[in-house]
Amino acid sequence: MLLSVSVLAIVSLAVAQSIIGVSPDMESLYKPDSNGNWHCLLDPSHIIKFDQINNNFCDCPDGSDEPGTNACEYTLESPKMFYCANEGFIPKHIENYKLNDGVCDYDICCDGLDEYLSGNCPNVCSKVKRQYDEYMSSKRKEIANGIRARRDLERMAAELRAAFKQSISELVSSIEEIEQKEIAGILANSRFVDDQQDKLLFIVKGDKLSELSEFYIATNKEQEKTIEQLESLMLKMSKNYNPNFNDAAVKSAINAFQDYYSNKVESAVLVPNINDILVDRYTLSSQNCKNGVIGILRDNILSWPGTLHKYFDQFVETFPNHNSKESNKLTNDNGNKNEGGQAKHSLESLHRKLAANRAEYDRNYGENDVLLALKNQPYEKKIGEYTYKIDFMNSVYQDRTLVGRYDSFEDDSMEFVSGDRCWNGPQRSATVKLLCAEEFDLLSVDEPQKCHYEFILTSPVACKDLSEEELAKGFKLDKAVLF
Ligand code: MAN
Repeated sequence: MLLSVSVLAIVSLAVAQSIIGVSPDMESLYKPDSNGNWHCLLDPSHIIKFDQINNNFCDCPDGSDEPGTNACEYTLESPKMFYCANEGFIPKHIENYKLNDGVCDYDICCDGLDEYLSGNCPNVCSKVKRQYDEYMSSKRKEIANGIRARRDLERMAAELRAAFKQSISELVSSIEEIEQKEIAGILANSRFVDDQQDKLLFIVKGDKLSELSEFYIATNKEQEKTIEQLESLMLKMSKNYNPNFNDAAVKSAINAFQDYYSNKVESAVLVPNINDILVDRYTLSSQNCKNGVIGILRDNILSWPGTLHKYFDQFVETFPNHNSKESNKLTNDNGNKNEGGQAKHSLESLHRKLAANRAEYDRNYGENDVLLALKNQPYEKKIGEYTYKIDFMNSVYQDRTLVGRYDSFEDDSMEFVSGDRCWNGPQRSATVKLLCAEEFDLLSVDEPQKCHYEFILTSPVACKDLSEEELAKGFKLDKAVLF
């Protein structure tokens, strides 16, 4: 009762000025009509007397009649908020259930208006503003330094990226050079090539294979059509010819045709699709063949695809890396076998190196490759009984225990998975959350679930330009120094 009387007293004061709890942009909605009535905001069919506003009784279903009390229930679906002007600082809204509860909510209402009934909370806005300004200016400086440090990382990453690219192209050149030498060796030394030199029309790069195979498939189809026409002519002839004519030439041609025709199905099955041959040979043959050069004999291919198979076999045999006892002999008739072996070995290791480099090169190192600068630059710190080692984009260790291998990086958070298994538990894993700062510092390690770890690490990697609102989100009022 006492409460309603004092609320009414304040409300009548508010009517003269403005309605308590209502922000200036909503004030125009809180005016009586000519009959002294007022319409609830979300449901104007609900009409109340204007002096029922803020009478500490919830009349409107949407609660709009009680902007200055906690008479209407606060729910997540329908939050009731009270406006604090915080003159000289930033106006804010506070949840209505925090009104007049005896607690000065200075982090929201520095003007103390949330306790308007008791008046026990003096206005501290100038002090709050001082704290806030100090926080914002130090935060701005911190972010600017962090962004500068991040740019340094990005510059470093750009240099590493260029060096990476250069080393890949050097590897490619070395491989090409060795392969060219090998081809020259094959052409000069191989018996096969000596015998068939006039027939060697194409030396093609592996990646031209598909183009070439399409050409042969089309040619092959044309030939098949011609053969079909000839066969149908010969079939007719073998059925309709008159044996009484006793023409020896015709007889022998018909016999040869019948012989051919009755074996035809079998031989057709034996001739594989040209594309299959190429792909098969291409993948099964040596590393040298796979990545380098493949020779193809054209004239015989055109006459019968099966011949291609034969010559292809022979040709592949001439490659020094082919799995044949003969292969080294063929290509090294006048050479030193050991040298050939070494060349093969170094070529294979170059290929392996190239593949590994390319895989590393293609990884996602985040915006502007920033994480590339941290490659092979692990961060280490002892916290509690363990020393933690975070090797970005690689692994996390707790002493000698593998906590996880790098999996992903998104929203300033790195995931590490598939670490060492815990005793009677899962495989270890970790989330490394990055906070912006100029320096790397492991602030904390938690284990919120058994063997899943959460690291908080400051790092320039997480630094980016923030708006004033985003920056202000981190402000925590220190109430202890207000008085
Ligand atoms: C070790 C550490 C701990 C972990 C237990 C699980 O002691 O890796 O972090 O919780 O193993 O057995």
